[in-house]
Parts: sequence; structure tokens; C-alpha cells
Amino acid sequence: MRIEIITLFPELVESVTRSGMPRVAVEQDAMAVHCTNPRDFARNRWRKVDDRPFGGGPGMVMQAEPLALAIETAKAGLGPATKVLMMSPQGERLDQQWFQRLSLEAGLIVVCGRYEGVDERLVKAAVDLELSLGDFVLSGGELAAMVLIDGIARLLPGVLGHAESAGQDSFSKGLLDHPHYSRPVDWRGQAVPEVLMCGDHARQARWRLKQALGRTWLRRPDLLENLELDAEQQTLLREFVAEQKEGGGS
Ligand code: 9D3
Repeated sequence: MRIEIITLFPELVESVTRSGMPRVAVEQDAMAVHCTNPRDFARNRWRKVDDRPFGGGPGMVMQAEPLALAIETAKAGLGPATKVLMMSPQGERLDQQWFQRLSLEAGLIVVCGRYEGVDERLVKAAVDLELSLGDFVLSGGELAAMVLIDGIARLLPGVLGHAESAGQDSFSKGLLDHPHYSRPVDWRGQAVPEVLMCGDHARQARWRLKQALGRTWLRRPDLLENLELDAEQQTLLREFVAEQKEGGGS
């Protein structure tokens, strides 16, 4: 997948490919990330790409033309059908389903806004989809674009560990993850749950599923409402709830 980021902070966005999964994806040639700076398309001596908002108000607005030229240059490289996304607080909420859908694209163009916002005529003319991280205020779209790159990188075929991570994601089952334990067996007086030490893999799988269901029920009941639990899952969740009420805790 080829990802072209339109940003006033190319060094910031490129830094996401210097570690972790995005780096692995780039090294294995599963992903390429390139940045285009709209400032390079400003046609004034000061390379200015913002101006005051019509109607007044605080802050500045990113002008349409430098962004349009940057997007058109990116499209010339990636193909005219390449989807143009904009990271924006007005966008649809990004979730694992979006990552899965976007990971199937051959290329993406991602516009990062700065200042108070982007001239709406550019959005209307050139942006196919707006995506948000959630209901909080960032100072620009760059960190959101880096989140997008990270979430997509680990789903790309050919990226080491892709098969496990893509399929085993608790979010691909719609549940939170179960708890994890490693050595030592006793850490500062806390033991590892006995079931994980017994070697009965079927029992361990049931325990993990039960913990995942229980934690989702406790912490994110909204996620359970969108799921149809099968008979085994319903039994495990009922057991978890019963144990919870006995005061068993974790
Ligand atoms: C104080 C400015 N806000 C007025 C209430 C409007 C505003 C403008 C620009 C808020 C945020 C931004 C910059 N944010 C993004 O570009 C952004 C973002 C975010 O702020 N939150 C969650 N997801 C995203 S994706 C892009």
C-alpha cells in the first residue's frame, strides 16, 4: 500500500515509520509512506498557506489552492482513483472496521488539517471521506494520520506476524482482550491464575474467552450490545457474572 500524506509537518508524520510495525511494513515493502507539503505549492514569497476566516472569528483557515495542488500531485503518482481521506474532528469515528477496509486499498491520500480548519470548498471538491479519532481536541491531523498508518501497517499481508495479529485481535471478535501473564510465577506476592499453568489448552481457551467476555461486560457494555453471543459465550459470561457477585473479583 502506498500512502501519501499531505501535511505541513512531514518530519513528524515520517517519524512513525522509524519504529515498530510501520517500520517493519516499510522494510518489507508492504507499505510506502511519502509526505507532500502544501507549502511547496504556495505561490507567494512567504510560502503562506493560511488566511483569515470570512465571517470573522479566531485563528486562521488553511487555503484551498495549495492543498488542491498537493492532492493533484499525489494523484498523479498514485492514480486518479486513489481515495482522498481527511483527518478531521468532523469525520466519522475511526474503528477497527475502518482499518480493515482501508488496508485493502492499493493507495491512500491523507490530508492533515492545521489551524482552525480547512476551507470547506477544498473538502467538497477533493475529499472523499473524513475520519476522526474521537471527541477530543488535537492541534492538527498529523497524529491522527500516524494512528491510521500504524493501524493499517499491522494488517498488511506480508508484514511479519500479520496472520496472528489480524485474526486474533480481540477487536476483530468485538471483545476486549483477556489478561496476560508471564514469568515469574509469583511476582511480589501475586500468583499467575492456576488454569494457565495446568497445560489443559481447551480449559485455558475457555478461561481466556470468559475473561474477555467478562471484562467487556464490566468495562465496555456498549460493545456487547452489538454482538450475538453463541451458547458457549452466554454460558461463560453468566459464569463470570455469577462469580463476580460471589465477590470473587478477578
Ligand atoms: C479549538 C478549535 N476547535 C474549535 C472548537 C476546532 C478544531 C479545529 C482543528 C478542533 C481540532 C482541530 C484539529 N484537529 C484535527 O485536525 C483532528 C482531530 C481532533 O482534533 N480530534 C480527533 N480526531 C481528529 S482527526 C484530526
